[in-house]
Amino acid sequence: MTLDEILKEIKNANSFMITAHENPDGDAIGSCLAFATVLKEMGKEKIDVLLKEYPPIFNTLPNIDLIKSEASLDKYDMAIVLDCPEIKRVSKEYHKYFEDAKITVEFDHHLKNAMFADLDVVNPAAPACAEILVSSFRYMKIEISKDVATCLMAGIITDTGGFRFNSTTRETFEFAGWALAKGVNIPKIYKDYLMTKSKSQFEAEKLALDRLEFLMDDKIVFTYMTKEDEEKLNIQPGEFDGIVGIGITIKGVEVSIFARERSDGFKVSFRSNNIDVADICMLFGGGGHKLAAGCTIDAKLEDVRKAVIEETKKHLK
Ligand SMILES: [Mn+2]
Repeated sequence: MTLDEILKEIKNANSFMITAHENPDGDAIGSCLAFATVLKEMGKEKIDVLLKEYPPIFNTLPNIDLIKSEASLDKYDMAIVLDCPEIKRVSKEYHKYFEDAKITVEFDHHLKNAMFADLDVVNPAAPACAEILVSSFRYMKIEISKDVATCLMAGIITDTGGFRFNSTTRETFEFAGWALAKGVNIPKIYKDYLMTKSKSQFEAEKLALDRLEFLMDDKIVFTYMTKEDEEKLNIQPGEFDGIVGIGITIKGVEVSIFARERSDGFKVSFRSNNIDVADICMLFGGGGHKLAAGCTIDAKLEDVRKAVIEETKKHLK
């Protein structure tokens, strides 16, 4: 089985690079740090977690100092990609280390995964990549320490919206119970990584909500943020992540859409209560999960707005 091979390769390898999708969220960062901590506890000396930028609220996670924006080696024995459905979603400057690694491994829970590594562990039914790591570590008989469990819980709590999404499984709660018994401070993880926001994040949400419009008998909500807004409010990486989720909490809303201007166009995020928004995003070259997906469209705001709303209307009919 794949996991037996991965364990064998981990034992043989000395240097590791670990990465995740660009603009990493709690699951991406928590999974990376959980894996890095496991390798550190195994006595591996060279471990680089390569992530360009990440939300500063995660700075209190164990072994956060293993995160580097630049590689410290030319070549790594093993490349591990987490919470990422295809290599193109990893920051471009890290592709070289993936290609040059002796062996590549991925663990992921996205719906349409490209199976891009030598060894792929993919389970779209898992609510978080971190939860796949829980069962994988257990299968490989790798001990889950309190630090590892803390990182994994951070991933699980953020990706399940605090056990709210219906992707949450019995295993999610079982692991939470196990982690609690191990001494992991779950209320603190919940508060620090899910419930706390900076003033600039609050201001960003306020502006986006003020602009939120209701369409198609209030079944669709749309809002946006421009580069100019971002600069004016001094918004930090990750501080937009909660906006799209607010619209979907309104009774009667089926799809919430948030478009955010970046250098390569508008990054459009979708949340749904029922229809498959990954399908919509795939039409625009993106993807994701059935109820949470995204894409990037290089066009003017008004054209982006029109295109995504028209497509969503078609899917809602
Ligand atoms: Mn995830």
